[in-house]
Formats: sequence, C-alpha cells, structure tokens
Amino acid sequence: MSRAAAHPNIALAKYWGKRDYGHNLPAVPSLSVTLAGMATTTTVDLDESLEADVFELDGALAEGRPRERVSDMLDRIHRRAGRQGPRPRARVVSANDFPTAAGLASSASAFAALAVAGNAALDAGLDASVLSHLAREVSASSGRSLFGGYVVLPAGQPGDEMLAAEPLVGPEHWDLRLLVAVTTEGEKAVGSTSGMIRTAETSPLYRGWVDGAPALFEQIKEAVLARDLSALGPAVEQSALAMHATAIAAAPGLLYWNGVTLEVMHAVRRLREDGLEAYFTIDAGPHVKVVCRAADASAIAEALGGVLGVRRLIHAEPGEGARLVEATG
Ligand code: 2P0
Repeated sequence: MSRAAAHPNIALAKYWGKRDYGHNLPAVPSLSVTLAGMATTTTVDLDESLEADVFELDGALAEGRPRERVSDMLDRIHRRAGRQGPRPRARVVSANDFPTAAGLASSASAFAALAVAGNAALDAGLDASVLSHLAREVSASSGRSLFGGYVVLPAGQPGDEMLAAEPLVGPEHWDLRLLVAVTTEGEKAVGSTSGMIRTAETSPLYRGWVDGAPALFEQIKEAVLARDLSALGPAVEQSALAMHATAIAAAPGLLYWNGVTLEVMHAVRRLREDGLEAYFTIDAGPHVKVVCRAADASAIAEALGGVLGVRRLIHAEPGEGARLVEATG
C-alpha cells in the first residue's frame, strides 16, 4: 500500500491552449504557486485478484472517464519504468479535504498524488521530474503540483519527448497569501480541456493570446524572483483577463464568471485605491483568487467577505510538492 498527498496550485501566469492535443503540450508557459492547507490524499493498493482497476473518490465508486484517467496514469508509470507484461490491477482510493466545487483545480492535486503513490506502489523508481511529465500528459496543471512553492511549466514544442514542470523557488522564498472568494457552490459548466480546445479552434483572439503570453510570463517570473508584489500584481491580472477575453471570444463564448465574480474584481480594485495591495486571478470557473501580502490578508479578507454574494473565503499560502506519506508491503 502506498499513500501520497499533493496540494492544488493556482497559476499566476495562466496556461490556456494546447500546442499538441495528443501529447497535451501547453501552447504557453505558465507559473503557479502550490498551496498549503488543502490536499488530495491517494492510496494505491495493487491487487492481483481484481479484473479491473477500482477507483473510489471521496467515498463513492467512480466509473467511466474518471476511472479511465486513473488507469491511464498508472499505465504511463508502468510503461515508463520499462516493465514487460500487463500492469498489476490496483485499488485506488482518493479523497480531497477541500470541496471539489471550490474551483481549486482538484485534478491538479489528484493526478500529482496519484503519480507519487502509483510510482511507489508499482516500484517504478521514477523521479519527480519524470512523474511531472507523466502527470502533465494526463492533466497539464497537475504536472505543476509535483513541486512545492513557485513552479514553472514551459510551453511545449512540437515533437517534445519530455516536458515537465520545474521548481522555480521554494515556498519559503515568498510568503504570498491567496484568498479564494467562493462565489457559488455549483460546478462549472465547461471543463478546462474542452474550453481550451474550443478557444483555440474558434476564438479570433487566440493567436494574440499565444503571442502575448510569454512576455507576461517573463514579467511574472521576474516579479516572483524579486518578491515585488507591485510588479507581480498587474501582470497577474492581465494574464487572467487576457485568458478570459480570449475564451469569451470563442464560439459559443466561454463565460466562466457570474455576477459575484465581477463584484469581487471591482472590490479588489477599490481596495487598491484605498491603499491595500490586492490583485485578482480567475481560473476556468466563477471564483476569484486574490493575491496579497501576509500582513494585509486579514484586512483584505474582511473586505471581500462583505461583498454581497461571496459564500466564504479560503485562506491559502505557498506549500510543499507531492510526497509519499506512507508505504507498506
Ligand atoms: C492554469 N487552468 O494555468 C489554467 C488556467 C485553468 C485556467 O490549467 O486539459 O485541467 O487537463 O491539461 O490541467 C486547468 O487545466 O487541463 C488549467 P488539461 P487542466 O491553471
């Protein structure tokens, strides 16, 4: 039995769009923060008596596509380890200690935890970089959760054999805070994968997004290295807004926001006018993630908690990468 834990991550420089669908290569570079405080814990037990893999998520048996993706991840580990013959079947039990509807990319922590637990259970001996590469092929953002702190996922080039995320600086480098303003308890309408494909195929703004993203990514990377929130924040907002503008211009347009999303964005900008440095970013869903300094977090949380329609605020900070927490047998 092998058990691993991994955290979700939030991109400061957004990934949106694939260079190559088959190999799931991102069209643009992204930079994320891995978050402490929320985790997916996944246990992999090999069981020769099973006819097929069994996958249990948050206490319920999962069939169909979710189970196929779990099997796919384990198959990739088995093949990469150079194993001959069929892969032993596995019982995989996964649980999130945060609501999956919180818009916190539970697939990122899920596949990162599965990669680490699967690597140990199959005794594959793969390092974090190879596991990041394999997880990225299944869900690009999960390649980033293999590592802690501030993490870069480069854009892919056609024909890339290997593309893994890379740790930039550890969580101790900069104690940024991320406040997640949860604006609805509902699930998002269009998943990221299909949303990206629709954007690339139909949005007249897509070329501009792909051309402009690398420069924004560089600004964000430099600001993180310099711990310069006043330089980071505007570039983070622009990355999120450019991603959403591109998606909104798809056919049909991808509108991930609700009314409360907009209210929170305006509230963040009012806070800045009042001298509190806060900046927003938004993923493929209606929640708003607010980046600020640790010293300002309580005041900003109090103000955002007062925005009509905000259900609750989740406080997050930089955390560790995916890791094995227990291994027996
Ligand atoms: C990101 N997102 O950089 C961007 C911003 C959502 C918005 O990475 O198709 O679920 O499985 O590679 O990893 C979510 O994308 O997509 C994502 P696939 P994934 O965080």
